[in-house]
Amino acid sequence: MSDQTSDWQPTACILCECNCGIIVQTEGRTLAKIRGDKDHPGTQGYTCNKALRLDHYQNNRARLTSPLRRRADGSYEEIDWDTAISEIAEKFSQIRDTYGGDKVFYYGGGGQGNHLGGAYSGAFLKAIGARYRSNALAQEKTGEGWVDSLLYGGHTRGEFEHAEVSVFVGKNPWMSQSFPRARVVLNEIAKDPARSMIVLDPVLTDTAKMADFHLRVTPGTDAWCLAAMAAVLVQENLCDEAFLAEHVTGVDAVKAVLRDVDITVYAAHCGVDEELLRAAARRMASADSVAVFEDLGVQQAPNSTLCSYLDKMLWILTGSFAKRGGQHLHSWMAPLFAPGGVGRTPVTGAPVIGGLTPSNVVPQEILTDHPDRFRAMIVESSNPAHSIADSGQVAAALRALELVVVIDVAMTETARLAHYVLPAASQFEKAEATFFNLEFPHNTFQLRHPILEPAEGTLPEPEIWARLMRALGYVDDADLEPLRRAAREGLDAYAVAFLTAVSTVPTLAKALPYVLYETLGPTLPDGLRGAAALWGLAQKVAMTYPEAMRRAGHADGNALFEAILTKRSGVTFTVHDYADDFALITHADHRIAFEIPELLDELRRLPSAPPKLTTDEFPIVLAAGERRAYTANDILRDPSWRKRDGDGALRISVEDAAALGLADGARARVTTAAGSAEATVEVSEAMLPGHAALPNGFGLDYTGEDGTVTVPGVAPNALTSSDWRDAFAGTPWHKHVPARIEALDPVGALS
Ligand SMILES: Nc1nc2c(c(=O)[nH]1)N[C@H]1C(S)=C(S)[C@@H](COP(=O)(O)OP(=O)(O)OC[C@H]3O[C@@H](n4cnc5c(=O)[nH]c(N)nc54)[C@H](O)[C@@H]3O)O[C@H]1N2
Ligand SMILES: Nc1nc2c(c(=O)[nH]1)N[C@H]1C(S)=C(S)[C@@H](COP(=O)(O)OP(=O)(O)OC[C@H]3O[C@@H](n4cnc5c(=O)[nH]c(N)nc54)[C@H](O)[C@@H]3O)O[C@H]1N2
Ligand code: SF4
Ligand SMILES: [Mo]
Repeated sequence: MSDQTSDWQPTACILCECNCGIIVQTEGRTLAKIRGDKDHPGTQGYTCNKALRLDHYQNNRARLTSPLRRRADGSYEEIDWDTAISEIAEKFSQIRDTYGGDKVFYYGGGGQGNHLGGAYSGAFLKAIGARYRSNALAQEKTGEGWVDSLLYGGHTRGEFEHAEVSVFVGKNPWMSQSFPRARVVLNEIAKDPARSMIVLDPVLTDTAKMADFHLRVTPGTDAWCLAAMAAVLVQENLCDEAFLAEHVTGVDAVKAVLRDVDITVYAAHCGVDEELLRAAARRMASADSVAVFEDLGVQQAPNSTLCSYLDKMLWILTGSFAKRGGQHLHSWMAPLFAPGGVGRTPVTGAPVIGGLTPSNVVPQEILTDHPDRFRAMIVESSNPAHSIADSGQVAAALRALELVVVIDVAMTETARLAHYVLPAASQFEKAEATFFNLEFPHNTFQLRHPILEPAEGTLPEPEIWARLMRALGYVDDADLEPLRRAAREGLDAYAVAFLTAVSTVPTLAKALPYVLYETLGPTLPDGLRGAAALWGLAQKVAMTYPEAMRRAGHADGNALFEAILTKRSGVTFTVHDYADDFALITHADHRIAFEIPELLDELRRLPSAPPKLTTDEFPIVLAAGERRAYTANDILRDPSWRKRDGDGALRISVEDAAALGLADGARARVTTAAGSAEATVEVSEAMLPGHAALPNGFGLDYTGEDGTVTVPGVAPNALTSSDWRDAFAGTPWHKHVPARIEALDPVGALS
């Protein structure tokens, strides 16, 4: 490419799940100028501070430029793509033949901005016979996913833009975003006297500062706080009885348990003033609409699955469903969770929810002599050696495998443990998209076109998967010919040929994304071959939500697919009526099934739960992995992307600082049952005594121009343990790690 500045080109920010639409001017291979894209139907020009830093992702010294193979001495040699593909296909076939394909484990498949590659992995995994998989959702959202599946069979999202009362439970959207135009919406709520914000958070976060009701819970006690709030609704007769009678089953069983809750005792247990707690519950009951967002503050803390159930009680009891500003089931381009019941993992028998093995048990499924242990692993677009609890154990597990293949854009902690590393084209160098399409009533999807050529030596994931499939020889190429011909005639002819082919040739039915890539792919516009799988998803949208799709202006699946291809800033793919929420409940009676006996039992047991999980040895609750202005998971490895907090400070309370003899900038040692690390201290009024926080996304190594390796901050999972997890979903308690903090540098502490 030339050095010339390009025109503004639409794409998206890839640093969090919001995927704000942006427009970019490139200069050579640099993302030179970045702005919010006003034409993006969901985000409408909004971005946060991080989007402007995206060139640090596109251009940095950690990027991979050649397939790598590990030598016996642990170093890597560059190999060509043909060698890499044929050796990898051959070795996975050997694993399958020796132990069975179900011993091949797949981790990842997409990060915050890139799900298209993972969409193609399924064909190869099926061809090999792999059965088990996981990704980061299994260390945050599977507990909630299980509760959702029992209550109504789908994922819900609050309509914060219009909610009279917004409730954030262990969620700091000012920093972590997660819904469209978060800061704009938060500012609107804060300004409007008719609307209210309720925040449950032990930390005085930027979001909590804007709240009308900040319920500053003692860390790890949300279950008591939420149960007491739900109990207020029941005991003060504030429920929407008409809604409950018409749309909810099992109400009496839930109410019976909530009637027994001693609100005074529960309020005291969670450290929240009883009158404030009651006032917050009453405010919800008086509102036309309530929207609730729970996130890591409860999902990665004790009683997490119970908390998911309890916070959903708040909007169910107040009938805030299927109305403007309430909570909604929504359409999907592709669901993030596989449907079906709870399975079990082969070695530890851990719950497999939504098709995902809990991240925390992955090492235990490997480090054993159990005959059903995993023997090989493919990691795509994820960094489990850094992001899963107990990094040391994860590394040991990866070393114990016979074959590890990592597909990434960068040389990561995980890649360094792989037998083969495959370099992917970056998210600005290929067709890309995410399935974080979670909005209602208007749901949007953006197919991002490449704005740069793939870096030399790299390939987009759809092509990598296709090459692996060709090497396996699983699909007979002759079976693809009729589809190739039909594709050249147009989408209508293709649809007919596709249905015939997949219903008559079983191998094609098992390899759908590959089939689409090989047959429809070549007819798509330049650079968009990777979008072929979206044709199948567009047909599925047309079948699942026909009216909502037509309301969005698409006559049929083919029309939707055409719109996806051509509207570079994104398309609205469904427009729902509020009443559609009821139809989206998957239970036969289309009512919410409120009673979850296991969790009601758990709720009854709360009074006998241990008062705290800290000990004399580890007296402080450490939140290992807080989202801050300059964190973005492991997506940006070059530390110079940060304008401040370059060390990823350990935040501690004023009281603890005084007791420990620590001042701002001092160095301290943090020790937990799993490990120990040094950190720079920030004394913060925002923290409660006994509570400390380290940011996520730190502790990544980076080799500078002069060859020196820096590792800023603390890798949070050097301090976490895999057994420290939820009893139902196996999700980790990263926000609640008992720790000890000691001054390292008493002199610095006094200065
Ligand atoms: N800037 C930035 N934004 C991001 C990301 C990022 O890396 N950086 N990552 C994205 C990802 S992957 C995710 S999953 C989301 C996560 O988004 P959030 O869940 O909002 O992020 P966290 O800061 O991890 O945790 C949220 C809050 O939980 C609070 N908390 C800690 N312990 C407790 C507790 O016991 N009870 C309660 N009620 N709260 C508690 C913390 O004080 C914190 O304010 O953010 C996304 N957005
Ligand atoms: N202690 C602790 N641990 C945590 C958390 C916490 O709060 N505390 N948070 C958890 C949560 S919520 C999450 S979401 C996870 C995130 O953890 P992971 O699932 O491991 O994801 P990321 O850290 O986002 O890493 C994404 C990887 O994708 C690579 N990548 C970027 N673009 C591409 C591409 O186009 N193709 C390919 N193939 N690769 C690409 C990046 O280089 C990076 O290595 O961490 C979890 N771990
Ligand atoms: S980090 Fe998230 S909220 Fe910020 S610009 Fe990127 S996608 Fe949008
Ligand atoms: Mo996440």
